Amino acid sequence: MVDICDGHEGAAVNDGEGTRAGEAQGRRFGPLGTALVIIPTYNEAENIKVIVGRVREAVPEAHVLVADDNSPDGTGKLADELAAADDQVHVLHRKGKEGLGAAYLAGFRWGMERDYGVLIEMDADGSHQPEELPRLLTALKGADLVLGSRWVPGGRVVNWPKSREFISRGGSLYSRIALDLPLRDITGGYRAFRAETLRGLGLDDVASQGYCFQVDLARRAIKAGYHVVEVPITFVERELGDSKMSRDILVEALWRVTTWGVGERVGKLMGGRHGDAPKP
Ligand SMILES: Nc1nc2c(ncn2[C@@H]2O[C@H](COP(=O)(O)OP(=O)(O)OP(=O)(O)O)[C@@H](O)[C@H]2O)c(=O)[nH]1
Ligand SMILES: [Mg+2]
Repeated sequence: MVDICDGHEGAAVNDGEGTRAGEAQGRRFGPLGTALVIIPTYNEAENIKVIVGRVREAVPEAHVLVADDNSPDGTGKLADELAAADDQVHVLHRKGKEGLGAAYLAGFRWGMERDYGVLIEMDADGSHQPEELPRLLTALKGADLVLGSRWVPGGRVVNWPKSREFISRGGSLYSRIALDLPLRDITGGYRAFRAETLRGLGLDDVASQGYCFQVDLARRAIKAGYHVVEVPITFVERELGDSKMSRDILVEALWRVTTWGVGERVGKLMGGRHGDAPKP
C-alpha cells in the first residue's frame, strides 16, 4: 500500500472547511492525474444529459463514465449518444440491475485499468452538484480520499423532509459510534478517491449493497490509516426520476454496521489493535 499515515487513526479536526480524519503533517501527496467522474445509472433518462453536461462544464479536463445497468428507460442509449459526440464521455454497459456498489466497483476497475489518477463517485439525479467538484479536487491534493459531507459545518441538504434528514444523520451517527470512525457523513455518495487509495483498500470483498458500500469504503480507508477529509456540500433532493433506495437497503446497512462494530469490539477484546479491521 502507498501513501498511508503510518496506521494512524486520527481524531476529527474541524477547521471550518470540514472535518479531517488522520494527520497529513509531513505527508507529501503526489499529483492527481486525470479524473474520471463515475455516474451509476438505473432509469435516469430524464437526468443523464443534464448531469453529464454540467460535469463537462464544471471540470472540462475530467472524463465521465456512465455505468448503466441496462436501464429499461433507455438511459444507456442516451449515454451512448453523449459518448459519440464527446471523446471524454464513456459508457460502461452492464447486463442488468446489480446495485449501485457493483456498478461503482466495475467503474473503478474500468478507470484504474486506464490509469486515471482520480476516481469520483457522483449520482445522476443532481443531488451531487458538479459545480462543487473543483472544491473536492482541491481538497484531494492534500488527502487520500475526500468525502462530500452534508453534516459538517457548511454542509446542508435542500428539499429534504425532516424525517429523511433524521434517518440520514442517525445512520451516520450510528455508524460513527458503532465503528469508531471520526467522520460525520459516512453514508454519502459524493466522493473523490486517489487511484492509489482505492488500490490500497482491497476492493474484492467490499460490501456492495446500497449504503453498506459507502460505509464499508469509508471504514476501510480510516482503518488503513488513509488521510480522509470531509468537504461541506449542498445536497439537493432529486427533482426528476425515481429513487432506487429501499427500506431493505437501509435495514441491511444497519445490520451490517452492527455486525462490523461488534466484530471490531470483540477483536479488540481478544487483543488485536484494530479488531477485524479490513486488511488493505
Ligand atoms: N448502475 C446502477 N445504478 C444505480 C443502481 N441503483 C441506483 N443507481 C444509481 O445510483 C444513484 C443513486 O441512487 P438514488 O436512487 O438516487 O439513491 P438516493 O440518492 O439514496 O435516493 P433519492 O434521494 O431518493 O434519490 C443514481 O444515479 C441511480 O441511478 C443500480 O442498481 N445500478
Ligand atoms: Mg438520489
